[in-house]
Amino acid sequence: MAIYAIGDIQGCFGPFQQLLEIIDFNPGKDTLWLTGDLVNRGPQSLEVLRWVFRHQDNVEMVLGNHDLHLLAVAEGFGKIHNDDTLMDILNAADGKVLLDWLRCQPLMLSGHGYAMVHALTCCRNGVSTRR
Ligand SMILES: [Mn+2]
Repeated sequence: MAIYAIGDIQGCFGPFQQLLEIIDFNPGKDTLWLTGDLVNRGPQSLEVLRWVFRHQDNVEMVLGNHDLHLLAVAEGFGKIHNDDTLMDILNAADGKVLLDWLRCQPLMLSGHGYAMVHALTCCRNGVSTRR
């Protein structure tokens, strides 16, 4: 019964699956927290998103800046960048279901004595706590 936190999978589905094998992740017993940035940069963002969606009862996540970028692009509020690897999600038949689910994910998780966010923004007066 372990708690694992994995960050910045960034579309690297193969290494993510290898890591789960190495830690012998047991979905029924272990807790898996994903610290955001599931997508972009890597080659298999769609597969990562589908896996997390399929395991949503046993996995919790917070949104990272790349996840938010994907949601913004999907809604027409952001522009796709040359080095983005998000088109497979945007073109997928199940893309809307995945994006609707992703949109409902939190920016912060707390539990088991921990709090988790993807990143904090520093400003002139220290860490920003503005929402
Ligand atoms: Mn990030």
